[in-house]
Amino acid sequence: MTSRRGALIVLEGVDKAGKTTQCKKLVQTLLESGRPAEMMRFPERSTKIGQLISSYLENKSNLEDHTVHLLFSANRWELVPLMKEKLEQGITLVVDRYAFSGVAFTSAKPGFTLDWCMKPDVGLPKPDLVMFLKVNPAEAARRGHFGTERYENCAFQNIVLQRFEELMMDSAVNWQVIDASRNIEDVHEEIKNYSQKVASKAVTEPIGHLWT
Ligand code: DGP
Repeated sequence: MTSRRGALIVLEGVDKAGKTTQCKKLVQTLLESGRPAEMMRFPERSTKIGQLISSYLENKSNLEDHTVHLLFSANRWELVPLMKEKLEQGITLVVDRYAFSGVAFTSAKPGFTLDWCMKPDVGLPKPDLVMFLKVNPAEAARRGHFGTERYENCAFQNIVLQRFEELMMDSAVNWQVIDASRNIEDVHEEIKNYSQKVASKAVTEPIGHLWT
C-alpha cells in the first residue's frame, strides 16, 4: 500500500509581494483543516551556507555572481533530505521561494542565461504547485522595508519579473498566477483554494524531479 505523502507547495514572486505573510496564513489554514503542514523558506539563512548568503544579501560581504548562484542552489540541495523526510511523513510543505527565484534573480544580472541558471537546480524535488504572487514592482517597493537588502531596487525587480514570466511559460510546472495587489484576505482565499485542491488530490505518486 502506498502511503499519502505531503504536497510540495511553493510561493514565488518579486520582493515584497507578500509571500511570507501568505505562507504563514496558508500553513495555519491547512493545520486548522487537519492537514499536517509546515513552512520552509529559501534562502534558509541558519545553515553555514545560508549565513554566507545572508551576509551577501545584507551587503556585508561581496561574492562573485556565479559563486553566489551556486551557493543559493547548494542551500536548497542541503535541505532536500529534510524536505523528502517531511513529505514522506505526510507533511505538506509550504515553501517561501525556491529554484524559480534562484533562476529569476541571477538571470536578471548581465551575462546570465536562463539555461545556465537552471542547471544546478535540475533534479530538485518538483513542486506540486507553484503560485506566483504577481504585483507590480513599483507597488511592491512602496510596501514596508523595501530597499534594505541587495536586489531591492525597482529596476532590478522589473527584470526579475520578466525572467519569472519566461519561467512561467514552462507548462511542465504547475504554475498559478495570483493577483497579489489585492488585500491579504482575498489573496489568501485564492491561495487556500488552489492549495487544498492539490493537497487533497491523492498524492500517492512519488515526488517528481524539477526540470528533467
Ligand atoms: P527573502 O526572501 O526576504 O529572504 O530575500 C531573499 C533575497 O534573495 C531576495 O531579494 C531574493 C533573493 N533570492 C532568493 N533566492 C535566490 C537565489 O536562489 N539566487 C539569487 N541570486 N537570489 C535569490
